Amino acid sequence: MTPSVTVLGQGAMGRALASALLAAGYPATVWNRTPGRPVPAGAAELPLPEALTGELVIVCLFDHASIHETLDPFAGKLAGRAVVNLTSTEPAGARELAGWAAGHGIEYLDGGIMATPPMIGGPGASLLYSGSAAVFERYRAVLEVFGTAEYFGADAGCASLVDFALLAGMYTMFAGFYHGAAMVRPAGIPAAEFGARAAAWVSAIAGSLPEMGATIDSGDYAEPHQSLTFTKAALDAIVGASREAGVDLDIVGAVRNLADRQIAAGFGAHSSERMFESLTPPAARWPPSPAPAAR
Ligand code: FVH
Repeated sequence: MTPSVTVLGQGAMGRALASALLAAGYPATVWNRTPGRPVPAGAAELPLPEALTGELVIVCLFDHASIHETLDPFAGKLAGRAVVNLTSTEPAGARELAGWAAGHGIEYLDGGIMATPPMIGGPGASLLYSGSAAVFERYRAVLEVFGTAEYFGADAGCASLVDFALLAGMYTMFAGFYHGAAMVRPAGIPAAEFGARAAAWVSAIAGSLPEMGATIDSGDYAEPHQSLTFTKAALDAIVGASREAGVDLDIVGAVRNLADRQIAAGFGAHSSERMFESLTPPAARWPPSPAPAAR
């Protein structure tokens, strides 16, 4: 039977989720804190608690606090239902919400959305989930309406962890682009033109990330494709060129620090992937102990 779905939050993302559900033939009830926001055609907009009619309740609000503010008064009404939280929440926040839900007899699945609102329902959208396996399996077809759906295990914080790890890579990549665009501006090269060039370059080199990851996982940096000493010379030159162009060194200086720390520890001849070791404490060595259960 087609499950009825409630979407709490009609911001840009909540609206995109509700629209995708309706387009796929799922009846959707929606709620928004501030009435009068546009909602998708065909959605039934109700106040709380009347909106909590769906057997599946999808939450897409601003932050962790807004979830409690919205759901706490109606925890009793949610008992026996499944809640999928797609609000961006830190891993500890997702685990706290899972505990809160368990305490009220609510099934809880947490999700991270790797997409912007216009991407929802399209081929590029990817959503990461963790928490209740039963909810993920029961409502998998509904969740796949939004984009590809991947389950990361029973720890409700895991989807959020992977989400934020990917976003850390995205934002530092953006910062690298801003740095490069600032370097070439005095030479009269517009940021848009540099962006096209940078996109091609980043795409060309991104394929090496899994192999770099394998070196990190092995913990064996002794046979380098590119040594830290070599990388350090390149970073020194990049710092020099940045200074010459009058560009702040916050971004590339931080990267050079990662290399400097490993070289100071005597690892100059080791592979450049060893910079990873500057970021993680010895307690976080791989593989974690005890080894994680197979998914
Ligand atoms: N938009 C995006 O690209 C990203 C993609 C990745 C995931 N995020 C997360 O999705 C959550 C919602 O994002 P959004 O884009 O819908 O955000 P807004 O358009 O700003 O809408 C926010 C909604 O939250 C409601 N709200 C705010 N505070 C409260 C509160 N205290 N109690 C109840 N509802 C609250 C707000 O309602 P209103 O201001 O209209 O009354 C909107 O419905 C977010 O976690 C992203 O990180 C999106």
